[in-house]
Amino acid sequence: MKWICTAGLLLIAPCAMADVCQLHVTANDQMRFEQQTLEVEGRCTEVEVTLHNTGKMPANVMGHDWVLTKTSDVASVANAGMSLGLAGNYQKPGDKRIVAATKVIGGGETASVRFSLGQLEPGASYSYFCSVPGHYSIMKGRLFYNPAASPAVALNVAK
Ligand code: CU1
Repeated sequence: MKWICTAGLLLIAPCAMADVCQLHVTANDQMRFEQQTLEVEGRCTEVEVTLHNTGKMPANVMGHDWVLTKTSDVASVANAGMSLGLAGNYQKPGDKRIVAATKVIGGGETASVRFSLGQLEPGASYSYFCSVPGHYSIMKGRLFYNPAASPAVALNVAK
C-alpha cells in the first residue's frame, strides 16, 4: 500500500486523486478467513476488497464470498440469502443491507468488489462474512474505519 502510494507520488496525480484503498482477504478450505479484522486507512474514499480463495475445493463444495453489512445485520442477511443457492451467491438480490459483496468463488479463484466509504453510516459497526450456508458463524470479521478521518464519510455527514 505504502509502496503504491510512493510510486504514485512520482506521477503526482494517482496518489492525490485515487484514494481507492486495497484490502486483501484470504479464505481457505478450513472454512476460515485468515483476517479476523480489516482496517481502512483514514485517507481512503473508496475501498477495493479482493478475496482470494486459497483452497483447492470447488465453489459448490467449499466456496466463499465476502459480504459487508452492519454487524447487527450479519445473521439476518445471511439467512435471507441462504435459499438462493450458489447461482445466486446466497445473496438476496437488492438487499439494501448489503454494502458490498463479491460472488462466491472456489479454490484458486479471486474476486473483488469496490465500494465508497460514503455508504457507511458514521458510528455504526460493520462486519464482513461469508454468506455460504453454515459459514458465517465462523467466517466473519470486523471492518474498522475512522469516519472522522475519511473524506468520503465527512462529505456524507455534511449533506
Ligand atoms: Cu465460506
